Amino acid sequence: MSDAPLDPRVKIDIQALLDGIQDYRPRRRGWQWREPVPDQRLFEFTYRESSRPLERSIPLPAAHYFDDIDPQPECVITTEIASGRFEDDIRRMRMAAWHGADHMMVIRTAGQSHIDGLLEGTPEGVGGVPITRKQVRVTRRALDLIEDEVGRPINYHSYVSGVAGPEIAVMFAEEGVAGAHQDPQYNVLYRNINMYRSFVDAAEAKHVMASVRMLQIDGAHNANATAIKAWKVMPELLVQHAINCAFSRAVGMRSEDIALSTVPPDAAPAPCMRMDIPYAIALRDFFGEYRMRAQQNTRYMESDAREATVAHVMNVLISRLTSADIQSTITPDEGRNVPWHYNNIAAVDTAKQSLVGMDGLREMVTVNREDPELKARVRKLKERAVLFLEAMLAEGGYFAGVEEAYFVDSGEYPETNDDGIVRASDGGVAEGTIVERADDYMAPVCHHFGENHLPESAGDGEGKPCDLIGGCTLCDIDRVPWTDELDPTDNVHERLSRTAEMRERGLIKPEVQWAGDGVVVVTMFLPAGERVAEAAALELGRAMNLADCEVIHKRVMHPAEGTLIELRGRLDVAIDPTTLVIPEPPEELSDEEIRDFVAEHDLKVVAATVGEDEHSVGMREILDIKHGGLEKWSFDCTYLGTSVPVEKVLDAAIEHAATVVLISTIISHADIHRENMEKLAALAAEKGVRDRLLLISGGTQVTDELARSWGMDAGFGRGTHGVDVASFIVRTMRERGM
Ligand code: Z98
Repeated sequence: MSDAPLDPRVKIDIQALLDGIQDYRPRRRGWQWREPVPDQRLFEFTYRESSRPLERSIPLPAAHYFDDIDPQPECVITTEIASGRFEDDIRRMRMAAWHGADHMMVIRTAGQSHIDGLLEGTPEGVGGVPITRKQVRVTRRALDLIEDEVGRPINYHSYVSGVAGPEIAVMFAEEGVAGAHQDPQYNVLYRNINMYRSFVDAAEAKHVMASVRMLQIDGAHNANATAIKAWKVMPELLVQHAINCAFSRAVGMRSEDIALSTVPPDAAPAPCMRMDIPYAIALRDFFGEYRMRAQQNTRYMESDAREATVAHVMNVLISRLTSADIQSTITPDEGRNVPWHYNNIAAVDTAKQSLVGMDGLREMVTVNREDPELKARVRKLKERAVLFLEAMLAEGGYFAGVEEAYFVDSGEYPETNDDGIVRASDGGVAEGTIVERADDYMAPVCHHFGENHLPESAGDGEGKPCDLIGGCTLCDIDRVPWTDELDPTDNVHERLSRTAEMRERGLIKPEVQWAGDGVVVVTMFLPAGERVAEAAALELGRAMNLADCEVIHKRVMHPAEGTLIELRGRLDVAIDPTTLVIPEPPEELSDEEIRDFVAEHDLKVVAATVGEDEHSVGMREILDIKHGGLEKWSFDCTYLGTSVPVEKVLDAAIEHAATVVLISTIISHADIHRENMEKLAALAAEKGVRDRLLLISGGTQVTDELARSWGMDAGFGRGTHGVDVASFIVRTMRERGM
């Protein structure tokens, strides 16, 4: 079954993705890394740590200064998506892919860890989507189209945790999910699932994941995110990584399919780099054979996107100075829990920008491993981790350690604050559910962990365990029974029907995460202290006709002088694009094209503010190289100053053999701007030079239409840039054969 390719000018069709979904099959299984390109040349630059470029993408904003290149770092970039509706997640994935994400990490809805089987259908979630076969399959189908559109494989990722972990692992393997978090310690510590059950489930799940080369990410970062003092848990983080790595290897996972989830634990105002770099080094010393999944720190982030972005950049610096195979981004505003479309994209752009900007940094800037303080700290962290493991062993092992509150203690081991998480080995969800295997136990399915009395897999001429039952779903996905929607009221068709009119008529409503949600954010500075400003902002929101107003961010500028507020609200207005009058965008020529034309024609410009008008700023903006004015393309500009009589402007143009005359006319009372324009045109005609001159006027009250009606060749109003004028000059001269 192959789908029509996406058209970049057209929205992805969710309905088409749902049609015939029961017959869709994943293209492949397993994880895909980027294709590194050593010493890649792009524009005038050579990149040391880059990968094959995308066929379609949206480059960084500054790229237009650099021939629109969009260098892709060598490491995979993650975006974490959590809207609650997969049909909207898919649209966000497409946007993220265009910005450079190739790892789509889809957060599950709260509580799915405690559901003891697979969910079916396409229900709506809170803070994430309910992960179901149908949702996974439609998403994978969309990603197959999106990866063709951008020209790079995309990894789909979710979570193999909770009491249905093995079932989910099997479903993921069947459906081509490329990566998953799997760490039994996560179940034990954060979901209070019985510890023995968690490890038995993990053995089963990891074995299935290994069979399709799914990339595994562990859960150590959660200690980081949960600890009261994240800078104290570094030895424990090393221990958690060690436990999951050793267990995964014992089950049969390859080291190259195991990624350590590592977050620089600290954030400024702590002297975070001095604390986090030794940790990053100790980690890589211990676990050099594994992949590093570097995650951005959000432990200390609240609602300030600026602060989160700076922390993220510092985190990426650590990745560049040490190593990272995956650079993961959360939205830069996790603290306010609004992972919206554009915040996902902002985080992906931050990662891409930082990684590309720090390309090859290690060749010039290296961590001084001989620094005595660094050396001592790295050694201390390692020693403390080893002590932690030894003590746990003496206690009776991991399970005894958990019972004794070893984990997520806010003291740096061996110091302890006795505030670690305690779980009882005979307690927790699904306690007592492990059934001992009978001597004649037999499991005729492939990749089942443990002794099933059958050969593991088909070797040359060897049979498979599932031969006995004529094949299993891991070998033949057609054997998976298809279950469609179970709940008639909570499913994607129901949700799509509510927005059908918007789609059919192409109506436009503001949106942050769900089609038609109507949410907008208003940024305002209010000259008042925090509490008053917040109350005033809510009132202003109501005055703007916004519903459900909420202050989502505030930052005091000064206790009395003012507060910056970000106000979220809902605007129930839809715009019909057919009613819009959209002016044709002025055609902007490339720098090169303008420069070549100017040089060829030796173009000269005479400029002045005319009449009795002392305004000069606008004209200088259009002329000066500093402001991207005409000088930038080497126009030879003569600026005559302010309050210049129109006659003098024309004489100067003739004297300098100029082709272009620019007059600025800001003052417009008594129609003085009109008079000056008409006078200039009449004088030029009188002196017989009108045909070889381009007469251009500018000013806040000037429009192109008016200026032309008063004898000018063009008029430029508010918001004009040098490039608009330059492009007009080149285009018009070409048209007129001047
Ligand atoms: C990240 N921001 O890693 P539920 N297992 C592990 C996890 O870390 C998580 C889950 C399971 C983080 C993503 N992590 C959050 C090891 C979640 C999820 O039960 O679906 O919430 O489990 O980038």
